[in-house]
Amino acid sequence: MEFKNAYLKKVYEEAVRKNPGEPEFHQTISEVLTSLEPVIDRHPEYEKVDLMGRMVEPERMFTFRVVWQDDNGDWHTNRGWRCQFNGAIGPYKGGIRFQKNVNQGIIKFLGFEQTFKNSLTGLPIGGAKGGSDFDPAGKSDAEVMRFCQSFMTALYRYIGPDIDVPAGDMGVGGREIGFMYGQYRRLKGVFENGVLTGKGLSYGGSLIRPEATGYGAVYYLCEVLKHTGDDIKGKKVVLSGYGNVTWGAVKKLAELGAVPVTISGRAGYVYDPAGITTDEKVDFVYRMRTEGMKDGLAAYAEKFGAEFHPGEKPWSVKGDIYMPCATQNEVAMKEAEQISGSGAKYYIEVANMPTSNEALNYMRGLGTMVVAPSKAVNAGGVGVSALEMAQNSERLVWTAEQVDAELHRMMINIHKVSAEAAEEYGLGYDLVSGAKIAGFKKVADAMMAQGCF
Ligand code: 2IT
Repeated sequence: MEFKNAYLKKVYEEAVRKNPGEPEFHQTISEVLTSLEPVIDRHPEYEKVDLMGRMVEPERMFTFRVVWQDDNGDWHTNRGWRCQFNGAIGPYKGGIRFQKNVNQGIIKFLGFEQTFKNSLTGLPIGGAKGGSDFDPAGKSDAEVMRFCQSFMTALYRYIGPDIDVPAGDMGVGGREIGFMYGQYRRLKGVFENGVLTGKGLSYGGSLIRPEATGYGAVYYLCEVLKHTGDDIKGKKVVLSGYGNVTWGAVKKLAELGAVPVTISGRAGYVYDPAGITTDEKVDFVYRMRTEGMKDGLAAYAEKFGAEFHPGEKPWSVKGDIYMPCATQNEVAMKEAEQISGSGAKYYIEVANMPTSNEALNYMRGLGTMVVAPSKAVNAGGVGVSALEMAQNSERLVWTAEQVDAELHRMMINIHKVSAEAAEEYGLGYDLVSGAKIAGFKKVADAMMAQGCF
């Protein structure tokens, strides 16, 4: 990555030196800092106090041991992390990821991204992320419960409704949040349900939270289409993943008359040319994850007469809109060439950092596609988490219509402030840079106002 600004180059090089062996963290810092170059050029006061050096260093990060017993009585030791990246604009907020490949650098990259994303929601939430290298695959409910209890026993002293509010991410859904909340309540002896979001409805969860990330992404997409004067009806959409985010996006796309045609997982991808558009199909996608269905993709293909392509990613399928919803770096150069080669006009990132920097720059440079960044597109998830916190502190429950209307308004605004920020710096309709500039501004203002620490 080329830096024109010498100060930012120095900040980047220092960060690489201080965080060895963390390529995902280096990748996101490099991507964010290059987008912020015009802002740093225009605001010498930031360099004067080394604001950026501070911005790329987490406020604090905890590492802890998580010991649990499996159903055979064998003992296991995993590692847990919580990274409280930036608390300048609100209590730390961000998900917890349980996945075999999780490491310190991945948690840091996610915490860094979360800081900008949470700022973009317009709500008072700081950035954080946590997780463990625990592999949930094939574990029984009882094993997951024991793991979650042990994880929370280590974590509870660092979090709280006004301190740090974790939520779900990959491998952490309603079941895990329930077990973790139960353990928190037992340890603290208080009903502080604002300590976690993504809860079940019976103990303080918010309606529309499960749908929020996917719905929000599609609301954002609609704003992009409005900008280009295009219509969502009949658009063929290629998506990856089959979890909660993909499900929400597919459900809203189908409702608005688009035609989602793919879902994917580690096993391969499903191509359903007829579209994942009926309630029965959308519900099946939901159950694939929530019921931990074994061979769910193959089962979908068989049940609905769709194609299953084992071991492959969906990006060779031709579509009008591409929405990577699975995980980081799922689209590198080869996939970017497939996507742009299809003639599609829209590349809408949904998963956190789904695109390698090289692939992202390639697609942005072509000028044939609108490229939208995940930090803006998936912000509706954490945005509705903040609405869940508001409901918990007010001790009341909003209707689905209220939450959905707020989510919709939030996504319209995120698109608007991103487009405006890019315009302000003479970048045209550059949603990637605009999102970072808009998200950065509020955090930077708050940090400057609060003095140095
Ligand atoms: O990546 C994300 O924004 C999340 N996993 C959701 C975080 C949250 O606090 O709802």
